Amino acid sequence: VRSTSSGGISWTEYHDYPVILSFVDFLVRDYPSLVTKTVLGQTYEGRDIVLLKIGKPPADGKTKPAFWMDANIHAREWISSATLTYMTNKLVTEYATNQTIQGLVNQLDWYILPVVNPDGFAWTHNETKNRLWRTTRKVNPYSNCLGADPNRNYDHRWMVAGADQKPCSNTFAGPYPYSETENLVLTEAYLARQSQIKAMLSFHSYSQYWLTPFGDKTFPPDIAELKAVAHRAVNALTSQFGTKYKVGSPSEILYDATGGTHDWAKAKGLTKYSYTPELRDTGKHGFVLPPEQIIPSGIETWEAVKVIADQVIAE
Ligand code: ING
Ligand code: ZN
Repeated sequence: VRSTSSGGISWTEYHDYPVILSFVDFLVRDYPSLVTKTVLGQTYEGRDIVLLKIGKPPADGKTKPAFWMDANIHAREWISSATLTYMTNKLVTEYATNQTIQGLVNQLDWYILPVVNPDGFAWTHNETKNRLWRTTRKVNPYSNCLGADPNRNYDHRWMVAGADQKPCSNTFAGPYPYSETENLVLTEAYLARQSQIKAMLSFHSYSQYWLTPFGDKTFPPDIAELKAVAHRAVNALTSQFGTKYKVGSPSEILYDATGGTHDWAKAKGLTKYSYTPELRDTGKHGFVLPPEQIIPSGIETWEAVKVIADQVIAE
């Protein structure tokens, strides 16, 4: 079982976008009956935005429920895609040998979008540039500042809270909803599969929060259920290494902010279990989390994901 290295990638260091794409191609090539890749579209700078599907066709021919996970909508939050590729590798490479994984892949389809914002991500990997870049890289007319915050760019309560209209702001919501092609292609891919998707996690860092909807002091009607499952998920996470997570809405434990992925997915009635996990740490290293923490983050986060997957399967 390859847990530290697979297809030219490893989880003892961070990798740039071309390496993540070659890892994806390795999975598709070596596990063709398990993994399929769809290029959803191209970023502003022309990079492929890639969605993986991991699943086996159901024996009875019925549509399976699905679990969506995405990462790195914010460029500098490297632990998000590192954790997600770790879990992706586990689902694929341990399928043949691990009964739990086999059950999860037989009963669910897994949709995985490892890097939502490849242009911004590439910018943070260019040593001479900006490791702490957050947004996309699109040119804004009448401004020297590039990009918009893709986690403020969805059309649910766009620009209502925690978002800015100034292009130089880190929380610039864009000139209008879906001004960013990254948001547009994610939404199209999600909507095409939405009847299947029962859980979605949009991974960010950092703070160790398991964020529930919504970002504007309002709550969905089933918030008690969402919080109960989130508490079970973080308890499983904590049981590995003692890493503590807080559960609550952005307004309750962080700040108000609208236009983000998990709010959109929940508010449009698309997906019941919609969360934004804010991964390690709580600020000691912040966005520049040492690579020694990738594998522990992958191991513990997987425990939380399993709790939510089991819940979806049970419903
Ligand atoms: N935090 C999230 C952000 O976009 C968030 C928090 C998520 C707020 C979802 C509202 C909705 O600001 C980071 N670290 O990006
Ligand atoms: Zn973020």
